[in-house]
Amino acid sequence: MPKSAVPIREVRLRPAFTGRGDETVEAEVLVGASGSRGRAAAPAGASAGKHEAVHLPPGGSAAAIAKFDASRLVGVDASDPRAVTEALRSIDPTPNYSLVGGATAYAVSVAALEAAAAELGRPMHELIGLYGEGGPAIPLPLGNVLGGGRHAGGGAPDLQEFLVFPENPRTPIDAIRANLRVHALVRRGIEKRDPTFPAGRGDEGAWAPRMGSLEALELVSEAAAAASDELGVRIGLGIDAAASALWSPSEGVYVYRREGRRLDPQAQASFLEELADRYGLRYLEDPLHEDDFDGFAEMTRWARARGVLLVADDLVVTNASRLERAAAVGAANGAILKVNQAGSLGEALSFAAACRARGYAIVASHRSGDTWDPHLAHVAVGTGALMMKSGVVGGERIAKLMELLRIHESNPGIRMSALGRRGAPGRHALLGRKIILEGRPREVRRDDRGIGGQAAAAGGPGVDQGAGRHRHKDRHDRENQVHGAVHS
Ligand code: 2PG
Ligand code: MG
Repeated sequence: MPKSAVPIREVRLRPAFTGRGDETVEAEVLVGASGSRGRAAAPAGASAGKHEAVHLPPGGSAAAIAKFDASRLVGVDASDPRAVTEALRSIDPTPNYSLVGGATAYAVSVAALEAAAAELGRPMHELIGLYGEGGPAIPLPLGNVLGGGRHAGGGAPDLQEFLVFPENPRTPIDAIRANLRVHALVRRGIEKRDPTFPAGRGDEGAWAPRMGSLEALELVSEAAAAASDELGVRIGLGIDAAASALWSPSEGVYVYRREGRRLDPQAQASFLEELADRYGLRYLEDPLHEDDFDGFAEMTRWARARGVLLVADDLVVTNASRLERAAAVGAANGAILKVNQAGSLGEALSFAAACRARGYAIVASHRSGDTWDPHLAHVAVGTGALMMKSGVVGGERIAKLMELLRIHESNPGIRMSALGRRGAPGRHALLGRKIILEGRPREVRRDDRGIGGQAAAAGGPGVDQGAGRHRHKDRHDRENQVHGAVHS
């Protein structure tokens, strides 16, 4: 179908706030003869990558709005995100939107496409599809049920997000119910261990209990297994380590302050790989810091052999050139797409195109400080994302999930994304291996269960290098074991 131009008539900006209370910008864009309207407010990150667009300039939303020359947008085709990006770039040519803020670029570009969709009487995801970024698909909802790091207070785990997603849901509503069920069961599991748990939650609605990462993972894995049996849906587990927040560049180690673990880069990779093997994780995001392309590449070889999605967030920051750099060394096989990391929707869609061309699975994602806007669902469907990472509970999160249901309701023919079965073993692959799950190498025993809660006690202040030294040999051995396990 040929694309019709929808000229922008007017752009209005106002200060706004995310659900967490971060200051941001909201835009209203009026288009066409009838004055159809689009409106969008930008989200904000807490574990923001250093290579992403600046959220707001010094002086906040007032300064951003004062510097924005809205007249440059008048007459621009709102249905063409590339044209809108060009106009935004003529107002702010800095590489990271340091003049007007990525929040402003986000709000204007998303509101423009929403206005164009209203004018043309078509859903936004279809216009994104028209833009040529691959066929539509209903993504698997991915959400954190327990969390820590920068999204929760001290005492919660050092790892930022413990995530779940249904691997093969029949419908989007089954998928949403599955994640909600795990979230509810995780609370019960925490209360069993700590009857005084005051039901605290972090920024994205995930439970924030006082426990270490290992106990947290054990608990989430139990809850997911129970929900899986109850609902008959396979539920995958994942972690977003948000490792840049743990990384100490001056010391060259990952510091788990709350759990007393200090790991050099090799030990950090081994630690997470071992967790993944032990708990059968299918999804691992930002296991290493935002500049470690080579470390990511090495872990990606491990991930591919196990059917694990190794996802780059702060490493590529929704930036097509950083994705090319990752692709050149084989770093990651999945990529987070956060429109506000890029700034404008047009730049984020170029990133999606690069992901497709290089064979990266797209995970369209919310931010920890998000707004009530539903647009993420359209971005996910329109770019054919494998997953939509949008949390499980809370108004800002449910707004996106509800939009997914609405999109599905009006287009029941759109396929649902699915994740194939993994070809790798779980805990048994580790039997007899030296592992460092408690922060120092130890042997895995056949009766090895319930390791949670030992992390802080066993971690110690020393930097763990033991596993790193043998990493390549261990990896080779493990690869052989995997091979044996799959074919036996
Ligand atoms: C992440 C995000 C969203 P933030 O790290 O993936 O969960 O967090 O928005 O704080 O960067
Ligand atoms: Mg992340």
